[in-house]
Amino acid sequence: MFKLNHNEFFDNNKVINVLPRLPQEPFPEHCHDFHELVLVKSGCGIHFCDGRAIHVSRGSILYLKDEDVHFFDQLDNLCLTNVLFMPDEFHSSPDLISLLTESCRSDSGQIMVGQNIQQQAELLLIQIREENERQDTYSSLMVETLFSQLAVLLWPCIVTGK
Ligand code: RM4
Ligand code: NI
Repeated sequence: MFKLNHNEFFDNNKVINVLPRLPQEPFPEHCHDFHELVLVKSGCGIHFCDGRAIHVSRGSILYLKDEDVHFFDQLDNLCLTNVLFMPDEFHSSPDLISLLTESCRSDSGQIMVGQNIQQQAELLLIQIREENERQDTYSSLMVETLFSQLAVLLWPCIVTGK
């Protein structure tokens, strides 16, 4: 088992990296020194996290924290959007991570969202990717704000269609 280091996965001064996995290729068991939000677009597979296996498919969302040890198995054209991020580098309040944790870390190891939420989330992720590539004065503020919007979108109390 190995630990992925942020130096290999984040460009200079970036705190978020949105990585499409179309599809996710087999990747060995690992943990990270960053966090990872995984949105399943299509296909299916088995996600192992800390020794526990769950079936994932379209609409599954998983939130992995740095020390979580995980990998995907039995990949069946599993297409994902991976959002890698370093919460300690965010300027926003630590409440954002509490919000995301309460929204996305359920006892079952995942949350399932409907198509409507999935589409809205993917739109936000496209915006985050675009903004992340810019080097404007306000780019990092925009990226963090868009990421906060994603966390708000996934908050169960306001979500319909889950
Ligand atoms: C891999 C896989 C892992 C992720 C790394 C960055 O393809 O999706 O879960 O941590 O990328
Ligand atoms: Ni990972």
